[in-house]
Amino acid sequence: MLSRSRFGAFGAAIVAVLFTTAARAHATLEGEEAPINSTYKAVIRVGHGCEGLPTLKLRVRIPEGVVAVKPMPKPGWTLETVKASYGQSYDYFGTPVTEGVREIVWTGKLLDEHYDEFVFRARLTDRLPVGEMLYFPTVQECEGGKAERWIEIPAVGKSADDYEYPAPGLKLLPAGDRH
Ligand SMILES: [Cu+2]
Repeated sequence: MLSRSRFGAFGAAIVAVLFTTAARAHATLEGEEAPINSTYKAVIRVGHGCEGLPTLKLRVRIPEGVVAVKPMPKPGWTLETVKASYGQSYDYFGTPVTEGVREIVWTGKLLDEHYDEFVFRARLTDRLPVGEMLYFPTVQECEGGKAERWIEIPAVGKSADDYEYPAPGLKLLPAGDRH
């Protein structure tokens, strides 16, 4: 039989774990690594609003070397994309591409007590540097003009854990590495 005191200790341990996770929730990518020269399904997880206020907009910046971006529409949310030139031409299955989606904007409403995911698919070109991190700076705009800006890109030797507002990122693996 589980004694009351043991159950109490167990409950405290769960609360501690949940607090740690919440503090590190931020805006993060579900898939934390992917091979270059592959199609990547990005799932940006939004764990909380801005100091308790609801999120009204999520803006995601597409880094150089990521092409053929296709955001997934969300019921109840308006979807917009900002297109611009790439820094160079990329090969997309034999076709050179020089411009495309550089920013995705979802507009809607997500309460602080709720969780949601924002999805897009993109080609990670073979020009991306294997072994390095690839970041998608993301801005969460909330009610009352508040914002959470997940745009910090860790310096060499540092990780997202070293920053208060790290950009969502993934590690680039060698081409063909399903891992
Ligand atoms: Cu957080």
